[in-house]
Amino acid sequence: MAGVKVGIIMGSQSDWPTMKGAAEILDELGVAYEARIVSAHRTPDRLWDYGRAAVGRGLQVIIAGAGGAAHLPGMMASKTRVPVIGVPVQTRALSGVDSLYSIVQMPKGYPVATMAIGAAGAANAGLMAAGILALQDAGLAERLDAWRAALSASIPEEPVDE
Ligand code: RP5
Repeated sequence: MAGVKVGIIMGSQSDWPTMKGAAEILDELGVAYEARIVSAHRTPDRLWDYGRAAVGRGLQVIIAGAGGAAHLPGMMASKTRVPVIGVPVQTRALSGVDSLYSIVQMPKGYPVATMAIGAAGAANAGLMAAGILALQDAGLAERLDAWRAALSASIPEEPVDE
């Protein structure tokens, strides 16, 4: 996929319902992306190949989501200098706190920009990726500003009984 600047990767098909939230934001903002299953544990060679090729392929941001022993974002950050945004996927056993801790505590030198657990984190990863690309893309900057203004305008000033 020539020209794609955002890679959304995830450890499992089971992560897609969460990670789709990042894809939907990018769709709304008109940002092209690719989505791939790349597991740190089950497909380590795929992880390595993806990371090795990322710069050469023109990727500018990688959004990486994983749950449990969520090593994918950190391992990807160790393999490429393309900025990695990590999304801790919510898990049944430990509610995603396991994923969060696995992603957020990177050693000095290999950062992962870690989002919130679950759906909010995935959506914010899409927005963060768009914000990074918008630094060099005036059209996208305009669309992102409009998106943010629309969200702000949708918030009522007073609560109502539901
Ligand atoms: C992780 O294990 C994946 O990121 C996923 O969140 C979790 C469970 O994977 P499945 O057993 O559902 O494939 O590697």
